[in-house]
Amino acid sequence: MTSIASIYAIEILDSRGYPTIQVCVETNEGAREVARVPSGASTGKKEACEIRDCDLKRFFGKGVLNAIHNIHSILAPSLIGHSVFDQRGVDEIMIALDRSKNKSSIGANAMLGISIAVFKLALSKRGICFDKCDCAIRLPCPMMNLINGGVHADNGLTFQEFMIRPVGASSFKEALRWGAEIYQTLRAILKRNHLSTSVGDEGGFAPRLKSDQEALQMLREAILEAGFLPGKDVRLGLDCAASEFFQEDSQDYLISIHNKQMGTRSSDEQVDYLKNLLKQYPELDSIEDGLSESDWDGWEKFTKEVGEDCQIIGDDLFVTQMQELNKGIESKIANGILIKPNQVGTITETLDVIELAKKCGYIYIPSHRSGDTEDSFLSDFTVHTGAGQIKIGAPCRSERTCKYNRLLEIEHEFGGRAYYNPKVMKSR
Ligand code: 2PG
Ligand code: MG
Repeated sequence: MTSIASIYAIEILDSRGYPTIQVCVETNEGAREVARVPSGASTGKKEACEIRDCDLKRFFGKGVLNAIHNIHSILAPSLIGHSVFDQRGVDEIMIALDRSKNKSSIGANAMLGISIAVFKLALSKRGICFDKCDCAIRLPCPMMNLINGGVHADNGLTFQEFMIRPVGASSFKEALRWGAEIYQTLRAILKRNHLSTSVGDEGGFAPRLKSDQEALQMLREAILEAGFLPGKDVRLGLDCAASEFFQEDSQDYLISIHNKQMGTRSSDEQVDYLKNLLKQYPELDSIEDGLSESDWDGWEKFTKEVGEDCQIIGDDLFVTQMQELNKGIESKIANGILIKPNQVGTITETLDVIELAKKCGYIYIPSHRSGDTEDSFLSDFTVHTGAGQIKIGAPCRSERTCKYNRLLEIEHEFGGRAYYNPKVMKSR
């Protein structure tokens, strides 16, 4: 039996320069895998808890030494000797040791590092498709975040992510080339217009634009100038991250540009605003967190009105949690879910949520975090789950490109058994 022989963690830096955890798990046969844990900026209220030291003398309180201590003193002693092929068993031991509802006693960041490293060990031993070694594999359509706003940049755009999706490409390799060409074309357009080409947290540009529409307009221009057809070749996507600008007390959405308050929108007005964007930009057919996680009525209305025409993805809304997704399915809210392993804390729970999404016909999209690392695990994981899409930022900065490059490698390794076949909303 291939079993866990040692677990060792250290404090490293993530792409924002804040501490995070690196875990190394070694087997009795001498195999070892390293996992690095990502961290979000626009987090949902119900996400599993990432433990920070709160010692203001180190990293402004963001150190992770306590979580690392939990790995060495609590988790490792209970996991050594356990089979690396028993992912569920490993994760259940950690969940039982934690005992809290939201992983706040041991820390989701401590648990996820081990969970990912164990998953990687099983993958490297059995291959991406696990037991079916001659299976066909699906390469996901990348959702590439070319303009950053919200809490991922200082440019004052209300919405957080303005993405392109090369749905018309014939392979992942081609999709990535198209995306990279559009990215460089956008850089040239920004330069020409004397706008900044510096980038935000996810590698997308962060120019000071006048409005969210202007960002969509720029993407349309870049797609055309790079020689592609908006809608047919390349579609657009938004992550509004609306919980970030929703005012709990007044139940309004606060609209600001360049960090200046421009007014508010009621829930109905926010729904109308998004519907208008969909009309104005027929190539836009994916909206994530268009409404706040606290505005379930808004979600319900939006889904009812545009759910046939548009991917409506819940991120902060569902936080990769079974209970939240179940509630959403019952209330017919959204038609897709963003999948972030660190929102729930273990691979087993992440896979369970994906199974539920599959069963109920919800789109599921594995995603990076805005604070990420050079770990390309998410690419292997995405292919393993057969997901049709992946969200990993701009084709720029190594913590993003390592994931794109890993997908290129997988596509190459699988040759004729790899296929790229993005499904799009039929009515558009
Ligand atoms: C999101 C993510 C990733 P963060 O909102 O979808 O793009 O951002 O990691 O900051 O939550
Ligand atoms: Mg999001």
